Amino acid sequence: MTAADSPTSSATPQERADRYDAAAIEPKWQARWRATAPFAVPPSRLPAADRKYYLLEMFPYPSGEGLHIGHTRVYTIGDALAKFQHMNGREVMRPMGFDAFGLPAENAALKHGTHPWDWTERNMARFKEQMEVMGWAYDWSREVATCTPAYYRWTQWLFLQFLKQDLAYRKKAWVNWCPSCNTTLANEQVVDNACERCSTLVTKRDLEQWFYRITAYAQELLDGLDTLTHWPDSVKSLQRNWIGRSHGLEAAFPLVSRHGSVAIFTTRPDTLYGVTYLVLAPEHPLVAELIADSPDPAALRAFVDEVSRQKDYERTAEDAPKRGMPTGAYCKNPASGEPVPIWVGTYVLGDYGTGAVMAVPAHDQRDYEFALTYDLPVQTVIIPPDGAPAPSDAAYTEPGIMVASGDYDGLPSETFKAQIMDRAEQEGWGRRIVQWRLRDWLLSRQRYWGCPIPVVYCDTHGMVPVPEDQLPVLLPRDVEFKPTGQISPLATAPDFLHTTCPTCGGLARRETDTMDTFVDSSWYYVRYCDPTNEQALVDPVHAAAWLPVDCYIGGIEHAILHLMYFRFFTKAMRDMGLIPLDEPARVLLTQGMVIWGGQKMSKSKGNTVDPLELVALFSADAVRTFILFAAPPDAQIDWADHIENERLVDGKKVFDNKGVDAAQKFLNRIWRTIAPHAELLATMQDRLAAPSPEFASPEAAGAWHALIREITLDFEPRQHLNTVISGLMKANNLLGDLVPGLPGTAPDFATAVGAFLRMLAPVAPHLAEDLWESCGMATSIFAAPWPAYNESVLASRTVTCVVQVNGKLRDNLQVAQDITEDALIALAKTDKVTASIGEATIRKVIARPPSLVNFVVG
Ligand code: ANZ
Repeated sequence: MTAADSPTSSATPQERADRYDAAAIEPKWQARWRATAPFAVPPSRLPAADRKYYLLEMFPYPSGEGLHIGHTRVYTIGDALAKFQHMNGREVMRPMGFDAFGLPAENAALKHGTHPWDWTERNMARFKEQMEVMGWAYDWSREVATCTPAYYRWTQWLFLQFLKQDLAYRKKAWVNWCPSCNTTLANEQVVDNACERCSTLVTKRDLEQWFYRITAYAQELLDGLDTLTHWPDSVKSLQRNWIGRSHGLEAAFPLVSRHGSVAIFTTRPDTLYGVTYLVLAPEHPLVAELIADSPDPAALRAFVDEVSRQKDYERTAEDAPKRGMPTGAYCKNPASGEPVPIWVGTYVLGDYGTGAVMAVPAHDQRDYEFALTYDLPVQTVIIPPDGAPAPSDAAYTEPGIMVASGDYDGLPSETFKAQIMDRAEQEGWGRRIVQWRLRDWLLSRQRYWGCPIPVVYCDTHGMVPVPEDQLPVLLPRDVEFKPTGQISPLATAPDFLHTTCPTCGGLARRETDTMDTFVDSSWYYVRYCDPTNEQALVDPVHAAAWLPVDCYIGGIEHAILHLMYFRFFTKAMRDMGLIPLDEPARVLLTQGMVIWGGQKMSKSKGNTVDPLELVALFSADAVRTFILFAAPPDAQIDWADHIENERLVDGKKVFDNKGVDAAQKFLNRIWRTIAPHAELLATMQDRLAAPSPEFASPEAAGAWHALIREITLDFEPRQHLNTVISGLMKANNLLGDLVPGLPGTAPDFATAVGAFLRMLAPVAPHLAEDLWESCGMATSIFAAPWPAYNESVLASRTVTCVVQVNGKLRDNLQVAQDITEDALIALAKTDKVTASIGEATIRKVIARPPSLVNFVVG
């Protein structure tokens, strides 16, 4: 789709002169900011402890498509907040860089016949240009790109520290494997169970892989969430569930006619007497043993193969069909002694708990559905406590009173739960355990465009870490990165592969897997504090001065993966003595998505909007103003709500962007209010830059200080940038009210313009700078202080109160802003009002202090 608005097409010359000429003015300021870098905080600078403000937005992946509207939103929010903090006297560090390793670079390079490095470099350059066009003030002196040796040297160095701390290890793991390309695949490359490249069905393979031991911090990652008082609850609850701490019982069910037992994990030992079958995950080691003796070995084997190809989330989705097959084998319920048939089922995961479930269809919904499908018995053991009937068509999952549970009948289920766990521990068939859902982080990728893992393998010494003084292990450029049948493309580069052992000097082989790109982004926030340091990842002095991040901004889609890794790395780096903090970011702002007609925007659906095209049609300031105004930062914006006149032109869908258009009109109105008076204003520069604006008119003082207060609080702590814009709209109307009195009201007008432009600057920086300059101000508006509001002016402020009788206006009053309801009603009975009421009785008084009183009479 293309936007059809053309603000210049129908404008007359006069209208053009009246309008803010963004096409000329915006590039002028961008060049100026580039030359003077008003927001740079050079890497050598240490901030004053009480003034530092580290604002970080999640850095982009430099895709081939350039900036999209989601970037536009997150970075505009960040820009406005950073500029606000800067004008409030903080030393704001707001760095930017690129999350530049990753699969799309390889795929795009294959498609276009370029090299991932060239493709990525080109995209990064383009991103930077586009970011400048948006007027975003980044401190490029601190730029990092994760694909540069200067950066990934430290990603590798950290890996070695993790290895030393036993936080990195290698073990066999099941990974996706494409039998046709003869290579492993990332989960993202598996589409509908098939290889995205050749559509061959993907299988699983057991391969040696590297892991980060995030589970070592499970408890701390969970507890730390309670300290994050300025993180959204939604993110914290997603993380809590992901970490997933459960208390329960691990119990052994002895096998019948075989040696050994099956261990299960249950959070509901109170349901033990209701177990009617047991389900093994297809990956459970016992399954392979049981297949041969099962009633139909071929069918069971085929079933197991098919299920193990499915993804966990597909298998366990609530609405996924619960399928299974009997193995023919039995075990024994350790509590009741009853025989229990053993099944294999799709809904049991191989890597959670013990990979086996005691099934209680009467009290677990998944088991219930499975039992219904396969006609397995349902045995109720808990009934509702108040004698209410249990549901007849679903599992009863609440606590209650025990029934059909041997000697325990009549006990409350919670009491029984404790008793049966005690008994299990005494009799030795079970123990209380804590189970975590969190798994260690598999970081090996059999891909080219990533950070090489800095270890070698020697026949004599096994795995040997690359010595720190030999870092970085460079990613070689000339590599056939197309999948060729080797596991990792780097294995096809002999110069890379063959090396010597750091221990014995003998022949050795390099690790040819690269790291998951999430590793790169787990620690970048630390590097920004000291980006050019060649001796250390970070100088502790710089780390202590800048960390933690004061405000971190990014999409809610990162709630789990990135934000969990980011917290994990923080704790691990703290324990290595690198940084002095427990949590990486004080405030987390998760911005809402920009969608279209309720759907995610995507190139393939053709429902994207190009921010640069919008800038060309309107202005960067208009796009910024619109995107901040359309919704509070954390809410969704549906672009479809802000367009009109959708139509076909030459077979192409086009439309008018009424939302951005309205923002542009607002900016034009500001221009027309102020620009004609620039000469007059230039004679009152002290007033324009006054730290706390002073007005001759008490009314103006009250109104302006109230607005400054609201806008300031909307920036911080509320971060309601949408109401900042409505505040600015009100302010512009107030400015307009002062114009007719000019030149008499000039001093108040100048004071108001000064406060207004400074509050506008974080939102529409080009326009604000230009008007500021045209009023004769010699330095950047960003060097001027944020206008301060005066509480005493506000306290003494009077407002107009409307007095009605039966809803009709009868009088106006000037009253104090903080007047009480009783006082207001007393004051409202003015002569005019009493005359209007006459002999009638007052039936009701509706008072809305301080602005309205309505007497209902009759
Ligand atoms: C019997 C039972 C009866 C269960 C009942 C629940 C309700 P959380 O809280 O998430 O830890 N479970 C155990 N291992 C599993 C696996 N590998 N795959 C799928 N499900 C598994 O959940 C623990 C419960 O999930 C366990 O308690 C077990 O079912 C199931 F009325 O055991 B329960």
